[in-house]
Amino acid sequence: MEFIDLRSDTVTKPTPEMLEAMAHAEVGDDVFGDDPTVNRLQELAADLMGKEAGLFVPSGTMGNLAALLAHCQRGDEVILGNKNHSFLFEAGGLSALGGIHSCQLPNQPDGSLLLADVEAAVRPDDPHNPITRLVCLENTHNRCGGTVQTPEYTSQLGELAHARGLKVHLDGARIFNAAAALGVPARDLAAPADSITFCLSKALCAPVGSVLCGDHAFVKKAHRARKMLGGGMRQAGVLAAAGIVALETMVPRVGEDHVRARRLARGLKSNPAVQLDTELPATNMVFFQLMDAVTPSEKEVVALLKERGILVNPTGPRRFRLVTHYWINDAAIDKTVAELAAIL
Ligand code: TLP
Repeated sequence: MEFIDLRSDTVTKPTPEMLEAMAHAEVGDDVFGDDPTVNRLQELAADLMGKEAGLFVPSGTMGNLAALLAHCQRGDEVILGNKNHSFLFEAGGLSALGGIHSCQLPNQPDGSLLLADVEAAVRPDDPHNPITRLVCLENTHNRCGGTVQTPEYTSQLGELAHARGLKVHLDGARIFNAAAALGVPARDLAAPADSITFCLSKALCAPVGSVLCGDHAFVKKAHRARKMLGGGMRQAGVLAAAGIVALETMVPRVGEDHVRARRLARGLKSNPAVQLDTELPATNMVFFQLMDAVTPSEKEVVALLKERGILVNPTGPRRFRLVTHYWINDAAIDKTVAELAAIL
């Protein structure tokens, strides 16, 4: 059975054009900096983000962790949201592997951090305190609903952080979704940040990889961190080749996924069994809750939909996130709406 897979945009498979590029990629040993295809991807990525340099990493998780290791010493503190991906879903790598202390501030419903909260969280220089070193942002914000942070907000946060001597790292796993939703170039969203990780393997459909971008000195440190984490990938040009095609062909189309997410939300709105978080999803994620009167549990809903050829993931008790992407068309959306109406 050909499944309609709405579990995440991480499930996207490479396009035929990517596979073709992978088959013919020119490669070398990337730990020596010798892989021409990786080098091309890194230059392209850095240019798109408006940064001096880029570093190809195997995953968004490694990109974020390498950034944290490059910015912070053991015992330093990072300020981030309590729904930030690095805090919730990266296996605690920042503390387990980096020895980095975290100060978690409440994410606002739109995914932002209140500037006043950030200001108040910066520690005075006192031997009792860890040294506050970094603020982490996320755009789009996954757990807050795929919400977007504007260039204005990001600039204000950047100014505040820099005025207090802090660096800013942006988890831009889905930065091109944010850029498409706001109608601005991704580099405008990245400009206030000292470093940004973005993913090739989510909305952009490449099979593997993310790029971490920043200035030359930062990327040099991140390169060592990547090696330490086991992310030096040798003839990685076969993967980078797909990433280049992803940047060239997928970036201009991600807005189509947002149109489909809205189509899905419109369809679900008329289903009395579900309560949408928002009727107008900001990007490619639709979050909803099963109403109290609904009898199947979230696990049963997963099983019932799977029997009907649809894959979904619960994100909490009676709670779901459905994610649209390149391999989801209008018919798949309409079938999902109809099957949910049938089983609930
Ligand atoms: N997110 C995955 C899961 O881990 C939840 C998903 O299905 O959305 N930053 C953000 C904002 C992410 O959403 C993710 C993946 C990552 C980083 C990590 O990327 P990978 O999976 O490449 O390590």
